[in-house]
Amino acid sequence: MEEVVLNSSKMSCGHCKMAVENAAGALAGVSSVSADPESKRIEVTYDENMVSLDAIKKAIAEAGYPAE
Ligand SMILES: [Cu+2]
Repeated sequence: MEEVVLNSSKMSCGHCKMAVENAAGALAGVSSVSADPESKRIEVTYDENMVSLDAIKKAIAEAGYPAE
């Protein structure tokens, strides 16, 4: 398992939190996502054999929250 912290300054409320968590959480191989609109942090735990970090970033970006 890999653990990564992304930052997305676009998150501002609970809706953003849910959108990010649902987008990343829908990917096979992502075991947990915790988004915090206040700190702008997105903590993701994933299986690097099943899903790439790029795919996770892409899913989050497609939900409207580009993340670094
Ligand atoms: Cu929001």
